[in-house]
Amino acid sequence: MTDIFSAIQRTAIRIKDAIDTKDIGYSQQENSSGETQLQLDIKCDMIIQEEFSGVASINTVASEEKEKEIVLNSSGKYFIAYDPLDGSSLVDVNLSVGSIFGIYEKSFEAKNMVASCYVVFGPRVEMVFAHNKTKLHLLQGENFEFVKEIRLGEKGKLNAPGGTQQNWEPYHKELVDSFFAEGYRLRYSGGMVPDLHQILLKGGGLFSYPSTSDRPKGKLRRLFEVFPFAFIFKTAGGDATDGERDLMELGCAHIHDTSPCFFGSKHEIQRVKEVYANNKQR
Ligand code: AFP
Repeated sequence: MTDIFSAIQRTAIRIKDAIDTKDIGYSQQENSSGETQLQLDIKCDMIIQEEFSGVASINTVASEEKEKEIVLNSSGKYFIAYDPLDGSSLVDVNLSVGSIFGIYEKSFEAKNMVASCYVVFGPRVEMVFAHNKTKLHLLQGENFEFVKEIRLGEKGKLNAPGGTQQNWEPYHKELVDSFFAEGYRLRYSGGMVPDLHQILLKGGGLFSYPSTSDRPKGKLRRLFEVFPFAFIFKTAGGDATDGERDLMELGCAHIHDTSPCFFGSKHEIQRVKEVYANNKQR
């Protein structure tokens, strides 16, 4: 795993340089979700594939920017699914963005995930790597230095509700409003990586991206966004659900499958499960 950790560090340094210097205009290509790719999405995807190609322990990679997985080394042990630059549509307004990596053994199934990592590109570059513990690292010069272990409190103070409100179920709106009524504060930038990073580092809260009338299966992708963050939150002492099941118990029939998702401290996730269970019975 150390070779993968080092390769991710190298990609982070190169992606940081690409964000700082490269063209952020649109390309002529679409990704598998039908979104027009930014030049920067393509560049970051290329950087990661290049770096991972040189790591013997990596068997297969799946990128959010590509239709199919790619076998790099059939004798390798690890399968890595990555989103090269999540939230890339925020680069033009200079908000934080991130890269996300889910690391599996044998196949891309949540039950086979062994580690997970994301890098936040903001005023500073930080990396969170979850294996047995969830650890924060800060880029200083050319090296990532360990800062601390991240542990979530039982209950937090932040509320990050995703999706278009007019398309929410009424009970989902009641749930979100109930947290605000208790004094939770709104924190939502539209970038999953910085939004979840904030909840992890400021002691907890809730990030939700529910099923909506326009997206019944949610927006966020299981392999590239949902499973990696579910693993990170659970390793940090929090929890993650789709409203009914533990996110880490979900399957994934196609690499671009999505799911409704909720990540947070234990208290908030318990509330989500109760509200969703009550409304399923109606
Ligand atoms: P982009 O990569 O298109 O900017 O989407 C970002 C994202 O996938 C995720 O990072 C956010 O949490 C989510 O979309 C925001 O979606 P809404 O704008 O619908 O709330």
